[in-house]
Amino acid sequence: MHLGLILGDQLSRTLPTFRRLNRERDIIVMAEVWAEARYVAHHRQKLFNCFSAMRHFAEELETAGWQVRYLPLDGDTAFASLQAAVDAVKNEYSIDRIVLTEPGEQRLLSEMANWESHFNCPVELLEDTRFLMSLADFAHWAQGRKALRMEYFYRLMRQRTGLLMNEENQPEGGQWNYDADNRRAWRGEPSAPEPMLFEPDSIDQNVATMIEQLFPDGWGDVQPGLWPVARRQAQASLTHAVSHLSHFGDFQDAMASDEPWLFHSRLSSALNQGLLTPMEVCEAVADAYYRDRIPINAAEGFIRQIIGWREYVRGMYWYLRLFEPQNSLNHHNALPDYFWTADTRMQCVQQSVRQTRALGYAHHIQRLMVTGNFSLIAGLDPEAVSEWYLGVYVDAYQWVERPNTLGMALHADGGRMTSKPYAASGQYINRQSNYCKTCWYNVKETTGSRACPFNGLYWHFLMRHQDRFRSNGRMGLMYRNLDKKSSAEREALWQQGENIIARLPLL
Ligand code: FAD
Ligand code: DLZ
Ligand code: SF4
Repeated sequence: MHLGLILGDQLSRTLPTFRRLNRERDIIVMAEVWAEARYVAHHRQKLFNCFSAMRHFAEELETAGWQVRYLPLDGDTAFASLQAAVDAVKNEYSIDRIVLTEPGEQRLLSEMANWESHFNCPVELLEDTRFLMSLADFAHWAQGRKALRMEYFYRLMRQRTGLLMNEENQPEGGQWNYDADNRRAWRGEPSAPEPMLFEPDSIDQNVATMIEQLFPDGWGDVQPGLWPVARRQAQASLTHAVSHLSHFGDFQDAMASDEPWLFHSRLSSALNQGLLTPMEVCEAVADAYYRDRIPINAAEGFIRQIIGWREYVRGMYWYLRLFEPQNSLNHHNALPDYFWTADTRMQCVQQSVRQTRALGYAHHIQRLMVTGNFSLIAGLDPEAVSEWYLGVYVDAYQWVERPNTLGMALHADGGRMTSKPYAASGQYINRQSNYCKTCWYNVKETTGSRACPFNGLYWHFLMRHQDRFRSNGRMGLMYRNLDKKSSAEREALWQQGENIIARLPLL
C-alpha cells in the first residue's frame, strides 16, 4: 500500500501524485499541522483559506472514492509537523512507499531530505507539473544569459503555449506587450465590479471557529465566503473575473482610497492553492479575447502576469536560490509598527495596510509602489520586509513572495531580476491614485515637516546609493534631475531624508 501526502497548496486533481496512486489500494494523507501553521505569522484569513480549502478538497476526494486520512488541527491529536503526521498514519498501515509532489518551498523540501531514512521506505518526490515551465527548462533558458529579463522569458512562453499568437506565430495585435497601455489613473469611472462572495457552509463555519479558538491573537480579520475555497467556487471566480476583465488592462496600475480590488481578478489565492490551473485561467482569458472581443491590452496584460511573471518568479526563486538571505543594498532599518497597526499619517500606506489587515489582500501596485517602494527608499531590512509580506497576504508562498519582495520591490538580490530599482517619489503615487488628496502630508513639498516622506526618502535613496546606480543607463534621468539641483538644495534634501529616517516609526 502506498501513502500519498497532499500538501495544503496542492489541492488539484491534476496533481501528479494521483497518477502514481491506486484508488482501490492506496491511502491519501492530508494534515493540518503546527509547523506549517506557524512557520510565519500567517494572516488569519490565510489560515482560514488554507484549512477550509484542504477540508473541501478532502471531501471531494472521498466523494470520488479515495480513502483519505484527514488530520485536523482541532482533532484528538494535533500533529507538530508533516513528518509526525505521516509517521502516525504509517504506523497504522503497512506502507511500502510514500508518494508526493515536490513542495513549492525550499524550506519544506530540505526538511524532506532525510525522509527515506526516517521512514525506512522509498519516498517518491514527483515534479510539480502544474507550472507551465519545468525548473530544468527554466535553468536551461537562464544559463549563460547576461540578463535574465522577464520580457524575453515571456515571449518564449507565448510561443510555447501559443496563447494570443496568430496563425503566422506572431503576437495578436502586432505587439508582444501592451504595458504602456496599462497605466491609466482611475477617477471613479467606470465603477469597479463587486467581488464574488460565497455562502459559507458547515466546513467554513467549523474552520472559522477553530481559527478563533487556536489563533486568538493572530493578525487579520477572518471573513468566511470572501475567497474561493473549493474548486467549484474557484471556477465561478474565474468566470466572474473574465466577465469583468475589459478594464483590467487600462487600470492595472491604478489605486484609490477604499477601493481594494478595482479591476483585479482576485485569483492568486485559488491559483496558488491549486484550485485553478494557470493554463485554464489563461485559456478562459484568450477565449474572451477571441469570442467576446475584450481589448488586447486587457487580455495580453492579464496573460503576461500568469505565463510571464508568475512562471518567471517561480523559476528565479529556485535558479537564483532566492530562498537564501538577500541584502545587496545593506539596508537594516526596522519595520515600523504601522505596517501592522496602519496608524500612520501617510494615507497611501494607511490604506494599503488597513485593507491588508481586513482582507489579506492588496493589489500589485500597492504592494510594489506603496509598501514596497517605501521599504526600499526607507532602507528597511529586506528579510524583515519579506517576512511581513509572507505573513500578511492570502496568496503568500515563499516561491512567489520572495522573488517579488526581495528581487522586484527591494532590489535586495543585487539587480538580477530588475534592471533598476523601483524607487519612486510621491509624484508616482499621486499620478496613479487619489490618496494624496486626503493625506496629511503634501505631495508637492520636498522639505519641511509636512512634505511627503516619499519625496525626501527618494532623493536620499538616490544620493546614498549613487556609487552603485549612477552608471546605470536606465537611471540616467533620475541622476540628471538630481544634478540640476544646487549643492544647497542637495544638502537640504539629504538632511530631509536623514530626518525622516530618524523619525520612521513616527510617520
Ligand atoms: P491580478 O492583478 O488580477 O493578476 C492576475 C494574476 O497574475 C494573479 O492572480 C497572479 O497569479 C498573477 N500575478 C500577477 N503579478 C504577479 C507577480 N508579480 N508574480 C507572480 N504572479 C503574479 N503574488 C502572489 O501570488 N503571492 C505573493 O506572495 C505575492 N507577493 C508579492 C509581493 C510583492 C512585494 C509584490 C510587488 C507582488 C507580490 N505578488 C504576489 C504579485 C501580485 O501582487 C499578486 O499576485 C496579485 O496582487 C494578486 O492579486 P490578483 O489575483 O487580483 O491579481
Ligand atoms: C500554508 C499552509 C498552512 C498554513 N498550513 C498547512 C498545513 O497545516 N498542512 C499542509 O499540508 N500545508 C499547509 N500549508 C501549505 C504549506 O505550507 C505549503 O504546502 C508549503 O509551504 C509549500 O511548500
Ligand atoms: Fe503617500 Fe505622500 Fe501621497 Fe501622502 S502625500 S498619500 S505619503 S505619496
